[in-house]
Parts: sequence; C-alpha cells; structure tokens
Amino acid sequence: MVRAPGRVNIIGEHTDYNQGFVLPAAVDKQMLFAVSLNQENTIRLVAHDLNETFSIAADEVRRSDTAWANYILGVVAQLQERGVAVPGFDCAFGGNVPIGSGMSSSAAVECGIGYALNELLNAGLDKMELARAGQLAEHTYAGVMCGIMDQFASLFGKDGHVVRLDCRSLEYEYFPFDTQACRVVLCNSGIKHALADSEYNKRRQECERGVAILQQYHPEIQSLRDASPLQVKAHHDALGDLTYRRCLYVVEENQRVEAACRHLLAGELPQVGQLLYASHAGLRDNYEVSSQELDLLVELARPRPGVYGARMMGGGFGGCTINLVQAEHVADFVAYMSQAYEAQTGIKLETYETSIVDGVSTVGN
Ligand code: GAF
Repeated sequence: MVRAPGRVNIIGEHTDYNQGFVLPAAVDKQMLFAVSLNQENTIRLVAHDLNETFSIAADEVRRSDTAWANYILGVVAQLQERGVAVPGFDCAFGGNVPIGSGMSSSAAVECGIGYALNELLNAGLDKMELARAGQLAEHTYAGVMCGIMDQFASLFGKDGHVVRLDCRSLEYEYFPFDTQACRVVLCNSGIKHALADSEYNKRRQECERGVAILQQYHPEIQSLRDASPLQVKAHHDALGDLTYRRCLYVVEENQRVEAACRHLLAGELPQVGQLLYASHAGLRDNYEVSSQELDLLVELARPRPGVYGARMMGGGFGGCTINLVQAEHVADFVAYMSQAYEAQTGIKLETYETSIVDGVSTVGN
C-alpha cells in the first residue's frame, strides 16, 4: 500500500513551466493505493470513490476514454518508455484530495502509482524520474501541458517544511514552516470551470511567444526565468499588451518567490502575506486565471483579524484559495468565510485546515 499526498503552494504560480521558482508543500489530503502484481497480462483498476472499474491488457496500454484511468495508464506508458516491463497488476485506490480543487489530486494519483510500481518491480527509478514520469503522463494522456511542481511536491514533501524548487536546475531547498503558529487554510470555491485545461495550455503558449519576442532583443533569454521586469517593460510594444501582461506577471512572480523565502527565514509572516496578495492581483489582472468566486474569497479574507495573506492557488479558473492565518483566529475566520461566501454566492464553502506532511511513501508492509 502506498499513500500519495496532494499539495499546497505558498507562492510561485504558473512559474514552473517557465523554468522559474515554486514554493509548495505536501499536505494531509492524500490518495491511498493497494497494488499487487497479478501474474496475468491484465491491468485491473478500481476507483473506490467513483465506484468504477477499468481493465486493459498490460501490453496494449493506450489512452482511454475513461478520464480517471488515464492518470494511471499514462504513468504505466512512461515507465514502459523508460524500459521498465510492466506486467499485469491490480490496483484499488481512493482518497480525500478534493478533485478539481487545485490541490493536485491528479498528480497524487500519478505519483502514487508510479511509486508503487517502481517498488513492486524494483525498477530503480529515483523520485525525480518518477515526478517527470507523472508530469509527462499528464501531457500525453490527460492533455495538460503542466510543469513539474505538483508531482515534485507529492514526492518530495517533508513534514513541517515548504520546499523551494528551481524548476530549471531541479535543485531544491527545504524551509521550516510552523503550521502551529501560522495555519494554512484552504477555502474551496466549489467551482471548476470547463475551460481550465485549454486556458492553461494557452497561457503556456503565450509565455513561449513572449520568450520568442524577448529573445530578438536579448538572445540570452531562454525562458521567462531569464527575464527581468525591467526588460519586459522595455519591450511592451513589441510584445503587444496581452503577451506583455502574461510575461510581466511571471517575471514578477519569480521575484516574489525569492522574496517570500527570505521573509520566511526571517520569520516575517506579514511580509509573506503581502506577497500573496500581490500574487493574487497579478494572477487576476495580468495572467487572467482567477474567477469571480476566487476574487471574492480573497477580498472576504483580507480584512479579517489574524489573516496574513490570501490568494488563489494552483492553475486557476476555480479551485481553492490559500490563506495564511494566525492559529488563534482560525475558528472565527472559517466561520465568517463560510457564512459570507454562502450568503453572496449560494455556494456552500468547504474549508481545509491543512498540516504539512511527508511526500509519497509505502504504508504498513
Ligand atoms: C497546475 C499545474 F499542474 C502545475 O504544473 C502548475 O503550473 C500550476 O498549475 C500553476 O502554478 O497545478
């Protein structure tokens, strides 16, 4: 049996596929997998929470019409591409990572099955290769051109720490995060817009277009990671307003991740909180991946006592906001947010008070 957690991201949104910086952590919402080899040529899957099953020949793995199965089949295909012979196996899985909430339930599924098969087959892939396999499964079988943050966080999470990842070099550093003093509270808007995946892929293309234009002036710019806000501002006209705003958001967000790490180390949570608000404003106005409901949640949280900061989290177009809240104010915060959000939208608010846990591991024997 294997457990694979979902993740939060303190700051650094839409920076991973621009080879920039992110600051996620694995949290105590997780998927559980029971997996065994079955001595047949059949992969049999049971999605416990959906009460659905799926099976396919192990030597004929391909993309299926069953969306949830693709997260597993995509990883099997990635392992096969890496020379791992994957025989038939049985897998039952389920968990409590809310789907479509921006907490990476899909990455948890990819990382959990990748980890389980790697162990069962003694395939010897390291955790970074498993993260990459999960990311590419998402590209090829789910059609979302995601970065590596979610899979990385699910695999590399560490109890009591957030982790800053350099998405170019894949070097990472853990920073202690005391969730007893500062609670990480998620507010689930309850909305997931149908266009989320196509808009996500579009943002990635817009960033690539921006890089191609900036390169004409600064050949050393290989990704937005290499550009500064000044450079982007200097080429506003050449970029055109839309691409300009996309690029400006990304280069500013990269700087915010670096600043957030400095403030975290110095114990300066109010400053970290201000960076979260700035991140949200950029995601809303320049990157345009927020939604009315997410904006409302941030504005409701902002004046509440004990709130350091809040912003939308993950890919956007719905899902959760992340809120950094002083422990003694959490109960009041949750009560107020639930009442106010439902009063204004008619949607019942789900909130999650998360703790930060270790990444993927086996459970029991
Ligand atoms: C989604 C993606 F999967 C991540 O790679 C990342 O880009 C995130 O959106 C936005 O920061 O979760």
